[in-house]
Amino acid sequence: MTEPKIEAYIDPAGGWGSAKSLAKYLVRERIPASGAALLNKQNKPDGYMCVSCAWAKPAKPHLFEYCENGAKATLWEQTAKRVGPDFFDSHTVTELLGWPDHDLEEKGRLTHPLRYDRGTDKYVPVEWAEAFAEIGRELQALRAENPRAAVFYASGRASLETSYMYALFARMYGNNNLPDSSNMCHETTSVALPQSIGVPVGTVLLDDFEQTDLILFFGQNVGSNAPRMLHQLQEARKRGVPIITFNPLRERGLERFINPQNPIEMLTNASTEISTQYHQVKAGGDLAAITGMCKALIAADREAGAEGRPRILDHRFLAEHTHGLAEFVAFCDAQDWARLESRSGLTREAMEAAAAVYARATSVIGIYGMGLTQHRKGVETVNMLVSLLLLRGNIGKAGAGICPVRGHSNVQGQRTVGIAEKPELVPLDRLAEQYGFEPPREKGMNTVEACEGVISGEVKAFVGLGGNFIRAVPDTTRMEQAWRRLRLTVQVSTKLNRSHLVHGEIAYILPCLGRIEIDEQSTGPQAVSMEDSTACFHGSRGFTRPVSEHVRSEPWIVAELAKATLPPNPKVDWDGWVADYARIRDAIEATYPKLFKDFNKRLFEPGGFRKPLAARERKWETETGKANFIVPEGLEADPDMASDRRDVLDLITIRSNDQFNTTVYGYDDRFRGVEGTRMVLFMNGSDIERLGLEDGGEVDLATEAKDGHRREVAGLRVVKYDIPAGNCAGYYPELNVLVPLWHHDEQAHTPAAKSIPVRIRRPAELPAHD
Ligand SMILES: Nc1nc2c(c(=O)[nH]1)N[C@H]1C(S)=C(S)[C@@H](COP(=O)(O)OP(=O)(O)OC[C@H]3O[C@@H](n4cnc5c(=O)[nH]c(N)nc54)[C@H](O)[C@@H]3O)O[C@H]1N2
Ligand SMILES: Nc1nc2c(c(=O)[nH]1)N[C@H]1C(S)=C(S)[C@@H](COP(=O)(O)OP(=O)(O)OC[C@H]3O[C@@H](n4cnc5c(=O)[nH]c(N)nc54)[C@H](O)[C@@H]3O)O[C@H]1N2
Ligand SMILES: [Mo]
Repeated sequence: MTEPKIEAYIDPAGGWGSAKSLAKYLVRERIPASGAALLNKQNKPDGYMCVSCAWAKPAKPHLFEYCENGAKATLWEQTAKRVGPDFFDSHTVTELLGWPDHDLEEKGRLTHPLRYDRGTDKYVPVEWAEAFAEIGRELQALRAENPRAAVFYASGRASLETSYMYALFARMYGNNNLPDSSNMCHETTSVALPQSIGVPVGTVLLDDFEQTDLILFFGQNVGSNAPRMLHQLQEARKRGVPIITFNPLRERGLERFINPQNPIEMLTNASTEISTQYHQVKAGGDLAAITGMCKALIAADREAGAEGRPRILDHRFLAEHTHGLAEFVAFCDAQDWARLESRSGLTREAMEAAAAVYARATSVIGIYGMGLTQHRKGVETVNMLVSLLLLRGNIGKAGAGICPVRGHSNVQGQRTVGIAEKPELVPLDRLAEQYGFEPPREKGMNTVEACEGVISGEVKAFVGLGGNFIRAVPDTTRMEQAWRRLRLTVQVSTKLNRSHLVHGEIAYILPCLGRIEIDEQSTGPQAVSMEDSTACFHGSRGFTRPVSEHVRSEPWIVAELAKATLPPNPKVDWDGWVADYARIRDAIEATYPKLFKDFNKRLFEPGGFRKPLAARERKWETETGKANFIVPEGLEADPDMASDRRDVLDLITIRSNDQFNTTVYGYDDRFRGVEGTRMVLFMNGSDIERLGLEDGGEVDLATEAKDGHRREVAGLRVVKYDIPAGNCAGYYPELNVLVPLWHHDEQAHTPAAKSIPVRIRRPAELPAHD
């Protein structure tokens, strides 16, 4: 690692910086030129779907329909490096526990199934059959005792086919313990949107971007985390569409962008300004900021009515389609501006300026990411954003709608085909009929509950379909301690990570194919499918040779786990499914006939085929049969924040431009001007001064919580940054140690990773470690 360097980044997002960053990875991962050509297949109708984010894939793709970070994800997966038996023979698990996340994954792809050997403290190669025999025996024994004792986690990458089989396996095992990464991510959306508009996912399609005349952009770092969306934003800006951004940090991708795939822009350095208004709301202040906008609109509408001018609110839509308007108006009227200002961190003028642009626009898209969902009041904030859209009828019309930007490439799809701890989201009766078993009806564990179950000892076995659970969840120290008491841990993975090293008494790593590799089964090479952020389904084919003859496909691994664990059931043809994935798709269609009509026929439809969504047609599948205005309990962003304590700051945990979740590609965050380190703390200049710190100095952080647990991170470098006073920010997963498990959204249980009460100390002030 080179000496860390911190220097403001002045170039736009995209551009030559992006091209340069990519070239570095081609060399480092030892990718031959043919591997780079592979990228031309990325996100194409006849190609493979990117393994990075879930952003929509257009029917008429650009020549290169990938971004810097999507390409990095491909190269990271398609690396020529391998971690095989030799590697594990020369490193004990205890030694590897001392390695940084980056180094573990950087060693390359896993090639052999492995079992932990207590005697040598090493992972040793094992035959597949032997692995399944022991795992099956263990799972059966637990099931006899308590079928709730096993948890089946999924990170959002596995295909619809794998996910459907995995969820069925868990239910036939006897529980709905199917937490997935969305429990840490957009669970807030899955709770809020059904309450407000009766659908669990966003309503916006790519076409809407071509017709919109205003984009509201909340808490999503598009330049790093969904860069392909910059194409839609740039095109909209070129049409003169304003983009109003709400984000505590000034994010480069939300300021200026050069399309690296446009030679003219590249040669002339012609960047597009992305945001026309940039509001640096305080962490968690969106609830107040959006309320302020609603208040301004309601007042302007009343005034227009009194003066006989055209109304601001869409009264016809409101009367025909919504419920709860009167209470909502009363709530907004009752909030005074001084409180809205102090809660949001914005001035009344700023909120009114945003409202004024909104009042003039006829088709508005509201986009959001983790900046809204990972808060104590996340659900209420998303409800509030939908209410703002409803005021002018911006749901269910062209060019308008709500657009949660989903994370993992198939996280939305996993929910669609049954990976859900909530039994009411799954057609259990149909499954019962299709497969002749009695599905469990009791609610399963979500991610936070699974963590609680591990701590309490109720959970005894953990199966992970991808992901890096122990690194992604809150309260790292407590969780790692409790984790070691598990009887069984099984991880289906492509690369080595911390969740393999902190393991149960019996532990297996089962290496699988990545989506980009050719998946050859007895009937020939197989395709899989996923659902993007705009609820369109796409097929995906592999193109490269498998990393090793010992790795297996995810559907095969899930089928073998199920066969080894469950009593035979003539109605579930695990082997037939694995032989031909089209048969899994037929089974999916049989369970969800409306969503997946003619699934196999439509698999490779350009642009994907759409999931029917009632709210798009202005049909409201809510309890009231209308779109609901939902009044929040209050404007307090976070009951855990002692807002009067000036020495307690509100910590936001974010991603760098050089990571995918817990996968750390490198130590640079180009857009934020950080090079060579991730141990930084972005702070406002006035807080640095007030607390007697220095820019570049070292500090330690401790969570402010009175539950008797000590949560500390040492050795962070202070970086003076454009961020509201009272807020600070640093990188996930390094700072997960600081997030208390109970610090989550009140309704959705999404960990509130965007507002953690912390105290900052210079190292000397910390009491000695015990
Ligand atoms: N390259 C890359 N792509 C990714 C990922 C990755 O790690 N790397 N992760 C994938 C996954 S799983 C997900 S969920 C998405 C995550 O993508 P994002 O939703 O962009 O997630 P974060 O990086 O956590 O950043 C959230 C943004 O919200 C802002 N923010 C923080 N607090 C607040 C707040 O209170 N209000 C507002 N308005 N803004 C706030 C932060 O400054 C930051 O810009 O990206 C996906 N795509
Ligand atoms: N503090 C804080 N915590 C957070 C967040 C935050 O913003 N702040 N964000 C949360 C969010 S939004 C999310 S989604 C979670 C992410 O949580 P996870 O989804 O659990 O974590 P990832 O880092 O995406 O998982 C990386 C691992 O997945 C495996 N993998 C990669 N590709 C494949 C594949 O094709 N198949 C299989 N089987 N395995 C594969 C590799 O072994 C790799 O090491 O973290 C959450 N935690
Ligand atoms: Mo996510």
